[in-house]
Amino acid sequence: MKKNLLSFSIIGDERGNLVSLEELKNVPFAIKRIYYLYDLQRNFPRGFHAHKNLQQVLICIKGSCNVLLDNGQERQSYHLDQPHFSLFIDRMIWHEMHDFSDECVLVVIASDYYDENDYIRKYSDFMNCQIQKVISFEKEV
Ligand code: T46
Repeated sequence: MKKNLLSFSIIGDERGNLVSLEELKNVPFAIKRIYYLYDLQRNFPRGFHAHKNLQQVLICIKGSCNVLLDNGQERQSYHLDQPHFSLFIDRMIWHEMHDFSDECVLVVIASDYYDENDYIRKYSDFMNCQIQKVISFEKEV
């Protein structure tokens, strides 16, 4: 799986730290939406879907959680626990968020507005799309 962890520069001094996010600079797409998840429960994982077109950057600005990414061929788990690290989730990547710590706050930067039609919420549908992609690629070659 390609490199998904992004590291942001920390602008720090004796007053504390500041991290700045800028579209098409340290965020790899134009930003259309920002949302955040909080009051999360350790035993209630979230996600369990892929997006057809949406790209996202996840930043755990407080606490920690684990994020599983699955491209249909490989699965990789990431532990997010630092506000200057983020996880890039490309389109057509199945993702799940697990093991939220107390007071975990997850900020998500998204490349588009909310659209339920962009979601693939069944794993079998996601795998079928990935298989179709491989078949059409093999036909072209
Ligand atoms: C994702 C992960 C990281 C809205 O109305 N507007 C929004 O911008 C979002 C993100 C969600 N919603 C609605 C849709 C559902 O009725 O809020 C409800 C909860 O959404 P969902 O169950 O999809 O939440 P998560 O935490 O499983 O997933 C969310 C995002 O939906 C998703 O895009 O990638 O966080």
